[in-house]
Amino acid sequence: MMGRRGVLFVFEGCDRAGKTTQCRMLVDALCKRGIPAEYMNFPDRSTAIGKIINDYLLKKVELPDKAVHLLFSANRWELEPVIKNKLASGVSLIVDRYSYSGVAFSAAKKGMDLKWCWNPEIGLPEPDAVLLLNLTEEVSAKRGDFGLERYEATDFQRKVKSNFMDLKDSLWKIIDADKPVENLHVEILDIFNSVYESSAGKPITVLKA
Ligand code: FDM
Repeated sequence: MMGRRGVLFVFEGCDRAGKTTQCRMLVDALCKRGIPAEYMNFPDRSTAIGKIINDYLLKKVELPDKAVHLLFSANRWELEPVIKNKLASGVSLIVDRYSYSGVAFSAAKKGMDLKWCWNPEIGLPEPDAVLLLNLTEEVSAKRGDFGLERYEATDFQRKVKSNFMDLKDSLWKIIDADKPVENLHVEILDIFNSVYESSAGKPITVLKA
């Protein structure tokens, strides 16, 4: 008998919300329990497209907003076959940013709207769950200064946060990321377990218009 598919479990949020830490903790916890799971992150800076994105984020190159938006999306599309194969082979993917970051960040720029930004995402594998790690500005400030990459500025992050709120649907889970790391981990593990149970036997769907 074929085993069950993996789940596509996506973390979203503004910078410094603790997504990467929580993703890594979740992957470790699942692997220890015998649930095959792997970490994935977008942008994946290791691919050919990812290298251009990396140069853009480090401000080594300038690109028109629409062009760079499509590159971020293409970065997901170049990994779409990998995502589908891993899920089909039973590996759950714990993903650090996905299409929603793509839209929330690009649409925070002048002249870019949510609908235009969403279009190239249509047809990508749809997550079984999206967790939005929501951090207050006070706690964010305590976590230190922003780095020097593009987008790392308070005003811009405010717009991004408001875009995330516009994108969220009833399936999203908004998580209070001000909590201590360990408490957050326990809460997230619980959510994963229920998503894992409820997704058994369900096909992988795709993002729609
Ligand atoms: N980002 C990330 C985008 O602008 N579009 C995207 O599609 C994705 C996935 O890239 F500022 C932004 C979000 C962030 C920057 O992300 C780099 P990491 O997670 O800090 O590497």
